[in-house]
Amino acid sequence: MRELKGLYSALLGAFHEDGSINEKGLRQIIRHNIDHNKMDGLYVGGSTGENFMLSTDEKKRIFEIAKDEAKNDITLMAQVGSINLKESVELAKFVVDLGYDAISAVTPFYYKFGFDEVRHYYETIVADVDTRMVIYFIPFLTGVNISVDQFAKLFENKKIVGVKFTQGDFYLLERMRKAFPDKLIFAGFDEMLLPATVLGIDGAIGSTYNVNAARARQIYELTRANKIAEALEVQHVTNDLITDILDNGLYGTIKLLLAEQGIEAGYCREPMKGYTPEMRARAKEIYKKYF
Ligand code: SI3
Repeated sequence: MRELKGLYSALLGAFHEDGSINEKGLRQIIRHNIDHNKMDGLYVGGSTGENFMLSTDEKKRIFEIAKDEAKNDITLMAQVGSINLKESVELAKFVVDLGYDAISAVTPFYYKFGFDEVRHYYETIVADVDTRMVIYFIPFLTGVNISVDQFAKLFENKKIVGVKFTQGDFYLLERMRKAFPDKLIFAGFDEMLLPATVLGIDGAIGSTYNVNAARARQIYELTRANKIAEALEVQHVTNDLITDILDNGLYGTIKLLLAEQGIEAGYCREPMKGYTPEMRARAKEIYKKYF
């Protein structure tokens, strides 16, 4: 079984201006993450992949393209979560058949699901597949909070091996690390990679790693080697970059930065907005400043 620890790019979606999948661009982003960024893994179908705006067939096609392009060059984790539980089950089977190394699922969102419903959701997704599940915990977007005691209940299922922790609450992260030394914890906020690494994460999954992989690797390795002052210098530059990216529009700006490197990362999917001339110009400035 393949090791899941390490640094993952959350794979961007690549779309044509009409919203259809840009397969050529998607393949270029995947190769860039493998050959140039030297990532340990790809997180396919997450927030960064604009997944929640796609049809089931489109999600499947992206899972297929990623596996076909990456082959076994990199660890592949597929985000299959959806508030359509039947779709999640179908996607989980689909990616396991494709040979993905692990699955992940966002907590069910929009309706205020109780913990028993959240638990049922995860139990149902993993029931008929032989794979490892990483819970995608992102309360600032889903509104779903899970306590340490509730995580303990979810982790009773041995197929549930970890959590992608997109949360700025370091007290909770420390409690999780202490309570679950054998579970995998992936940091989800790129701007907090250093402190999360100090607390003993097993890896990280992020959108900005598509363009900022070298600095992320430095932060991760320097912190693990206890060279905190050096790591902090790199985190400072990284956070200046992330602040500029967030100000200009997160996924669109990352795509425009990739375009500066000759990668056809394309457009975002509606209702995300298209590129204005100002946004394009600002992305060029950001590229010159940091790369
Ligand atoms: O699911 C995913 O695509 C992710 O891994 C998301 C990841 O946690 C990112 N979060 C979101 C909402 O995009 C972060 O990488 C985030 O973009 C970054 O830290 C900037 O805030």
